[in-house]
Amino acid sequence: MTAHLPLTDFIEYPQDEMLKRAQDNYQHVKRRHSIRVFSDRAVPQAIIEQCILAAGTAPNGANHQPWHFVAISSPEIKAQIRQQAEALEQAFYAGRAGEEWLDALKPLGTDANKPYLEHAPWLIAVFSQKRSEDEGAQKTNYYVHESVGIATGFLIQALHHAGLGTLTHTPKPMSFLSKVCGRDNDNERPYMLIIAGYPAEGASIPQHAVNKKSLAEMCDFI
Ligand code: IYR
Repeated sequence: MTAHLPLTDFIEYPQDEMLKRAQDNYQHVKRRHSIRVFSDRAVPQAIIEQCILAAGTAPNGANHQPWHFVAISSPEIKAQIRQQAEALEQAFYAGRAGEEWLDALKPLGTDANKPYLEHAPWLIAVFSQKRSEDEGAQKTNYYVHESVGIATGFLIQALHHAGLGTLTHTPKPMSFLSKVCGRDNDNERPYMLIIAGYPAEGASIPQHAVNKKSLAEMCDFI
């Protein structure tokens, strides 16, 4: 028999309240924007801890939780990450990306300089685990990309909800992060780097980034 617990924490709301909650949540998540200029104002570790706990509640394959987070506030490690990421980005923007990709990025105005990797108080490296250790034995993980993608989404949402600005960053290739974070092994791959902190004074967002698909464009009800 599979052990089960009663579902005691589900909250049922009247449907008018449900609609209000859904509307409020949409308005709340709409205010999340990718920030590319960060203040160096400190953010307590306790806040980041709660956000990572929230990420760890994500639905995932067989509840193997195929993720690991490395939350970096060390100025030395941030400087190493900036140096290595910028070297890769320079090659990317100098042509490795190809013309179509570079054209697609023009409306965002990004370039190879990533000062936020040192300015922001927290860099959170997300690792995916195709296998993990379970009581000394190796076990295979399932739906790793989907699981880590959802957990990363939860993390971004939690950081936004807490009141922090965020940016997803994926320098290509990201393998240097494994070494920098001390997670250079056969089972784990860097998945994404999340930058978190206060937006710098006068921060702006590209006009292009606020163009979202309408409901009719992105959804059919059948
Ligand atoms: N990693 C690069 C390029 C980049 C790629 C995509 I797709 C973006 O949406 C934004 C940037 C950089 O960070 O500049």
